Amino acid sequence: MQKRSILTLAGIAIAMLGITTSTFANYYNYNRTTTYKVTVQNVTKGVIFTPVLTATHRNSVSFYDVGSPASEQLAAIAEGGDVGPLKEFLDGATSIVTATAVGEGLVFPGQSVEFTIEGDRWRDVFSLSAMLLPTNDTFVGLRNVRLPRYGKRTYRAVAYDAGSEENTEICADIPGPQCGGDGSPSPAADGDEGYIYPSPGISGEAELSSLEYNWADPVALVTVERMN
Ligand SMILES: [Ca+2]
Ligand SMILES: [Ca+2]
Repeated sequence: MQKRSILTLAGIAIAMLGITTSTFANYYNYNRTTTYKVTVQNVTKGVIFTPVLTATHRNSVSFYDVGSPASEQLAAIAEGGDVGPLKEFLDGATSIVTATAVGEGLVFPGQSVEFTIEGDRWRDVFSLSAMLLPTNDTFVGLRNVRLPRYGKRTYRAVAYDAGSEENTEICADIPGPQCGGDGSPSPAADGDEGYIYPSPGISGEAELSSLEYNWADPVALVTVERMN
């Protein structure tokens, strides 16, 4: 009953503005899928990002929840930079995910990567994830942020520990150009923290230089710009 009266009021307001109902319908149906330009800048001193996975999706799902265990798919990104499993999962969830897009190549300190992604501006939020190199299981994350209705928005993204691998800081456990070690998913072990938490950074107690590789948040600036 209440819904109906709100609709009636809306109808009166439209009539008063001289807008026809077909214009009203067009306003909501016109160009539901919009293209966004995404720019991800690495603002660390010495860390490299693996290729960045992004998605536009409903707010009812998320890449990760701080304080909860990482999914296998997110752990594959955090431990090895492998976006394949999470991308495949998202691409299959067509009722809640509009699109995924991956930035090409590694993103070096100070550098940016740019790409486009489609999104439904009436229902979607935006998320992002990539591994930080050299770390055991640290990722940069943005979770369910708003797509800009107009123009662009810039977000500061911080680093999280996925909690799926102990922070040995030993190169044999860490893939990428600095270490060249193993990036395959680690079996569950006692040293795993077990849940996602804000990354403590590089301690420098093992093989990684804290001076060279440690960071302070934010680690990335992420700009999302509406193109049409
Ligand atoms: Ca860890
Ligand atoms: Ca590892």
